[in-house]
Amino acid sequence: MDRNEIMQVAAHFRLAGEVESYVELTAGLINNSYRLSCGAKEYVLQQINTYVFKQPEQVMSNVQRVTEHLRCKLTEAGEDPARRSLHLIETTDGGNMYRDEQGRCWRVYDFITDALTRDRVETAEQFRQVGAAFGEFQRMLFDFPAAELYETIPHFHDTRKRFETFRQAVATDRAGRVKDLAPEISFFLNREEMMSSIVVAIERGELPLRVTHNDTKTNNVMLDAQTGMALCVIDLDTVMPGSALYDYGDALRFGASSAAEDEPDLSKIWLDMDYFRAFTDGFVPQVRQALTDAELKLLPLGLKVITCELAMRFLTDYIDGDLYFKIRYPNHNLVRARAQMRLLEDIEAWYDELCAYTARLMEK
Ligand code: GN1
Ligand code: MG
Repeated sequence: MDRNEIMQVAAHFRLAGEVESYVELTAGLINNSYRLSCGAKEYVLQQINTYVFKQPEQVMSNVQRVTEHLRCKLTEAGEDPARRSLHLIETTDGGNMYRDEQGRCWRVYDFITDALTRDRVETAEQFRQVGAAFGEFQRMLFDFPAAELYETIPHFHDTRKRFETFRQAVATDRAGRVKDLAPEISFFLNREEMMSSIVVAIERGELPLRVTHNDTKTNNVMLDAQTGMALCVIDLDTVMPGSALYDYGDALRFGASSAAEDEPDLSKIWLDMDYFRAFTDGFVPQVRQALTDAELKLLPLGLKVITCELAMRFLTDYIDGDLYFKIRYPNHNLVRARAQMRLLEDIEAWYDELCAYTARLMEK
């Protein structure tokens, strides 16, 4: 994107003035994001990835509904929603998204000021804040009419279906990479039953569907730059009906790992138990009234399943020739897959302790 294009796109939104400068924000793996400055006012301009989100209008409908609901809840609770929830800026014709001549889809949010996001938290206390933010997010959406949300990526955490996709990718071997991946492939074949256990429990009615975030990475929570307190949950593209277990699990997968999601040195990767406890202590009190005992008991299963699911998604994309996730170097998706596989092995080793910890919370 060059400056002219950014200016042209920005002109289609009701901004406070001329765009004076912009910088690209590079943290996400899916959308392209830019921070715009219009005098004292700042915005985030995002190009929605329409390879990933086939129906961007549906994404935007969800985002609009959910942000309005959150803003109402915050206002009712006597809080100023300005820095506590995302806020969409209208297009000049009153819509929530602008589609340009090339079919690219754009939206604008208010930029949340004096806030920061962290790819990695610095302290257990910070991670407790992240846990409280995702727990609060789920609690505020507890009474949202889930049936009114579109499924923006159908079968997003249908791990059984993802397994089929994986099997297909291996059989097709689109990029000719399968021959070197025998250990990785059998790693997943050995875990097929575990991976489908949440889907099965939902089907049997043992776990309820809730409105969930579905991408609970640490960097999707904004923290107040001064106080370090959690402010706002961002990246609402995948808010859909889902299981609470996945939100809890995905947050720990990302934030309680000792290393980055794509750490190439496997000896640096393990599950940090202090971070596990801190996040759980922040998350559970927020949702304690809403969750069933079955959900609470199975929270650690969410961590196991989601880590395995993402490891398999990274490997699938590597096998397919890197069609989905943005990569920064040729075997980036394989490095990511191996890092998540290593993390999963450590989660499996700690599993009984994780379950004992959440079981103790049920007694409180
Ligand atoms: C993607 O765009 P980003 O980085 O927030 C992905 C998540 C993965 C994550 C792994 C829509 O999220 O499911 O967990 O990468 N989002 C989508 O970093 O596929
Ligand atoms: Mg995301």
